[in-house]
Amino acid sequence: MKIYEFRRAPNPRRVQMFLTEKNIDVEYVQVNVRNGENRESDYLNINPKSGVPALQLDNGNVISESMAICRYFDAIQPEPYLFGETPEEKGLVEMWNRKIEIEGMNPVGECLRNSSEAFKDRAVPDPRVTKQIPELAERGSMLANRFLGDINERLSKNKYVAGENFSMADINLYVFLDFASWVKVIPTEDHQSLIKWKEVISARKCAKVFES
Ligand SMILES: N[C@@H](CCC(=O)N[C@@H](CS)C(=O)NCC(=O)O)C(=O)O
Repeated sequence: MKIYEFRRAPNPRRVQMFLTEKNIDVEYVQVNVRNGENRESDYLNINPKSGVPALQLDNGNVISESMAICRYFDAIQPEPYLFGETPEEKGLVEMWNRKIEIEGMNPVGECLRNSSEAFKDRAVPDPRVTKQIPELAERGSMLANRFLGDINERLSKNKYVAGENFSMADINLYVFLDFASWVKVIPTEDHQSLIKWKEVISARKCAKVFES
């Protein structure tokens, strides 16, 4: 099996960090998103929506969507538990994964994709033309900044995003923070809990994927 990805893109990073924490080795194949390789027919035959990452199994079947790829490996090797161990933990990790994606990652994506010249006519990750709407960039930035405050509040009362244990939600938040910095959404002195949490996560081995 192999994972098609683009090393420094946020969604592939989520999978890289997850697999690092799980100590799972998979072959990676690079698809250059910057020069549009992901929108050429070879890759569209693997993932018609053009996004990375995509996991191709040995039988040829393809699983796209970062969280679905992580879930596949989690089902094969549940430990360490990154999607929660108890029913309560599982619910909380799922809740925070969705909140980080919907309230954090998506607004940053909207901001970047509706403002950057590099994404002209590609305002959503899809090979078909999608025009930019500048107002969405503005709103995305506002929502992402709002989320910094919300997640700081959560971390002021919890060691990790979902509670007492490190989980996929921490990986998602860590990737969100890096992605958000691309559009200049950055924690300020008002986000001390978030800044301290980031220092803790930076020391973990999964954070080393940001060095590659
Ligand atoms: N929801 C998908 C999003 C995949 C996605 O948008 N990936 C970005 C890289 S972070 C991409 O492939 N962009 C290529 C493009 O926009 O052309 C996931 O979770 O994997």
